[in-house]
Amino acid sequence: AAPRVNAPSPQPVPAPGAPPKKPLPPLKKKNAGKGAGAGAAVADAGAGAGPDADVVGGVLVAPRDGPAALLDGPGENGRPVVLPTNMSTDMKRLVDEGWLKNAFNQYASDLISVRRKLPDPRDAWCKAPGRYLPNADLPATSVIVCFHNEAWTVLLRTVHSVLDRSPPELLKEIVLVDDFSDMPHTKRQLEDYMAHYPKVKIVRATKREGLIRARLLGARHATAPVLTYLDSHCECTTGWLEPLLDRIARDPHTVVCPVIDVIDDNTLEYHWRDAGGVNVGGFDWNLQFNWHSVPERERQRHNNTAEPVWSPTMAGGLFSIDKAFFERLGTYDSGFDIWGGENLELSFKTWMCGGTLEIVPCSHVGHIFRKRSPYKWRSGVNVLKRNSVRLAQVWLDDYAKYYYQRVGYDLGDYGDVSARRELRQKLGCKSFQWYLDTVYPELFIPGEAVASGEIANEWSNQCVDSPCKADDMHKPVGLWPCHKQGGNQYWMLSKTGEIRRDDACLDFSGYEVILYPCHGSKGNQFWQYNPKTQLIQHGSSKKCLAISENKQKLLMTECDRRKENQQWKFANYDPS
Ligand code: LR7
Ligand code: MN
Repeated sequence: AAPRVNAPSPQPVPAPGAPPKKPLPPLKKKNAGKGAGAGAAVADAGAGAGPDADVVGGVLVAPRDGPAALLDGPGENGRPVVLPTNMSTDMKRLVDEGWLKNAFNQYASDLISVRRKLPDPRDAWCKAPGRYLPNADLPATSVIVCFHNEAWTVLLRTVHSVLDRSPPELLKEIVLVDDFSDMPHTKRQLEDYMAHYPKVKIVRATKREGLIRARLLGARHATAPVLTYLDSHCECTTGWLEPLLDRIARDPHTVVCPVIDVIDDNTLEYHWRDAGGVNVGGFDWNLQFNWHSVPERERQRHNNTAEPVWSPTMAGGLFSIDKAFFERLGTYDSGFDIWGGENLELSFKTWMCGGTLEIVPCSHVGHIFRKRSPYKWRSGVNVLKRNSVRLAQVWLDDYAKYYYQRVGYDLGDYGDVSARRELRQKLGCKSFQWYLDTVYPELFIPGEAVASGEIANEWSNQCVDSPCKADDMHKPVGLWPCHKQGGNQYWMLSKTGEIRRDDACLDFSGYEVILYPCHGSKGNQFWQYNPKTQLIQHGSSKKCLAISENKQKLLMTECDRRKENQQWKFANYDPS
């Protein structure tokens, strides 16, 4: 008989914030209590071994992937885990602790099998015979997973989903890079567990490196011709790997990303969209990554929405790249610390230095999206800004100024970038202008704005102010004392009369001035600025932008050039 696949539970060291002994009322557990004895509480829920688990040699082992009985377990088939509303105070404390440490619901994750099944989100097009080169003609990959203090069950589920859903001949190894975690389960416990899985290598950083240098460390230990990076809270679905490797086999200058499905941070439910709903990556002039629907010009290149699509940028965490091409591109700027910017660096240079960046709708990998970063960054440095300034210095040419405007021209100490500039020189890469014109023509270029900077009302010393985050859409635009540092007070008046930042536009439909995604068809987003009278008049309503008597609110009123509460100064006005 085939030997059981050993997936020992995390015992004897209970995972931090391990759930209590009593199973939760609404979550049925067939064999609750089977893994009896010391640490059984963790085994029951924490090991996520599933109802079919068994105790072998004192440790709990997960069942082989397959028995239909598993489909009854919590979270199986990507279903949500819903905790009861009437939790005991003890349980509530554990749930809260899990959220605090991870910024997702660790407690819920601990209830789910580390080898849960997932739906197959692939389009029928993806499964047509002969769609990909045969496995024998595909390159093998090393999967590199970097983590800093990742929750135990979430990390295991990432690893198991790769092991279970990758053809063995295509998976050379999994390199787990521990970026100097201090949670207990990342020590011996991890080694002991992974000793059962010969394909898994553990590499430890000897100091906190941040995810960028941790990835480089992982690459040095990788032996396959293709590198595949994943975040440490992912789940791969059936057939995720072949379509990625297929693209690289056909052209090693192609860098590929799977579709990133959403694993709910609260219930761990697996959400996916069909091929028609695939997004591509962009960025804004804060040098922040964002998503867009596939532009029309790109749609026209395809017969089927499941075909790989060109993407101006990648989100960063989940992609495959030919190792030699990655090295030729100079990997990442190792001066990037902790988190951020590296995804744009790799995106820009892939395109500018002879490669292609694609999103492959046939490949689906889930990722837990969080609302905040749970771990420590560095004190005293704005890490993300420092990374972004390095990025701008090396790759943005003249366009770097639009980013600098956003940070009030305060670049800070960004270290030495001369080696990175030489690299770009040596590779003979194309200009950023070429990239914008060719790869990302949709991006709004601030230089084409008629006016930019703060919109200030001197009478009140208030400025139009909003972070313009997704949360701010459809809500009233605020006011804040003018600070002259750009940021939330940086606006642009476009040639076509929009007052905008990135994709957010000032919009008035008769009641309040709100933020709304720019639609480009004037209407409620059409404004006219008269630098002489300093009035900002709205096109369709003919009303003027004003400030309330108490100086706290934006409002729209009958235009009157004598009223001080209607007079606005755009920091830089240049109609030429
Ligand atoms: O110091 C650190 N050391 C690490 O090893 C900080 C983080 N990490 C690890 C961490 O454990 C995780 O596995 O690095 C990975 C990414 O960190 P997250 O998950 O906290 O960040 P994120 O998901 O918001 O990160 C997105 O942007 C990052 C910085 O640019 C990286 O590129 C991430 O890989 C990227 N994640 C994705 O692309 C998944 C989809 C998110 C979106 C959009
Ligand atoms: Mn992540």
